[in-house]
Amino acid sequence: RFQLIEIAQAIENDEFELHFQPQLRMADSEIIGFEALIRWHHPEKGLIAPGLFLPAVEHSHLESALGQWVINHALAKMQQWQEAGQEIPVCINISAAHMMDPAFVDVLSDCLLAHPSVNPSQVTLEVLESTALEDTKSAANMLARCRKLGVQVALDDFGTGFSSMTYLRSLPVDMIKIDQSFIRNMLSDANDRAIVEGIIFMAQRFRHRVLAEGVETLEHAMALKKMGCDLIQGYGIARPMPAADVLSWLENWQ
Ligand code: G
Ligand code: G
Ligand code: MN
Ligand code: NA
Repeated sequence: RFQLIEIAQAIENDEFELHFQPQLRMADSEIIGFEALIRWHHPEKGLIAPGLFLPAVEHSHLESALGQWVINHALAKMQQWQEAGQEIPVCINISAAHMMDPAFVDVLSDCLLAHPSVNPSQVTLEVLESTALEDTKSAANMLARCRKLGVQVALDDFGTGFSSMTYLRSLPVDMIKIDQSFIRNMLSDANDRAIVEGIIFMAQRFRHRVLAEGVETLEHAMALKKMGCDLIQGYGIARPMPAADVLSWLENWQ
């Protein structure tokens, strides 16, 4: 378990990096974007997954600072790719507490202004269902202000929270990401399959885009396509990769 002081130093020393995992639209085999996923390049311990350090940051004074580091770096990468002639949409994970920080929208707006070649419509904020959104009126208001800046919003890990239906009903979002825990066994588990079908049906009725996470096999992809979910992400397409690999990976894909 890491101490906050170590994480503060790591931000200072620029030890974090973003990896990027592609998202596929099956209908035309187009890569529609990448999800940015944070890693810590620890000088002694090597590459550390977010599950090992994000819990320490949660509810601390560093939550917004690290979240802001992620937004800055994701937009900086998008700007580099744009200048190399590639417009690549990026999904950025935002913790609910960070998003509900009163300064969030202004800081996001400044960050977009600081990266003028990035089209805000190519930026998606992924928010987790979480207790920080329980005041759905404030959360809806916050998301609406973000969307006014031109960015899109996705509900991440949909179905795993306690209030999925309330969020679906109350929050202005563009996309729903079906949590990988429902995808994993959906071919053998009729209950999981029913949940996946139900989420897809609801997303369509709400006119939200719907993306399945954790797609590892062709069988999963084909079943999802049949159910009406055309957007997928998972090891079956590619694992998250360093930013430096993204352009060459895309070239090989096309
Ligand atoms: O990349 P990996 O599968 O190890 O990610 C594990 C978890 O960490 C996921 O639930 C993901 O949403 C979360 N995560 C990854 N990167 C970020 C980030 O930049 N910000 C936040 N808030 N969460 C992240
Ligand atoms: O909570 P979130 O959806 O942001 O988490 C994404 C996490 O899931 C990342 O840590 C990523 O590495 C992981 N992941 C992405 N695709 C797959 C997959 O196909 N299988 C498994 N087991 N994990 C995946
Ligand atoms: Mn995510
Ligand atoms: Na997710």
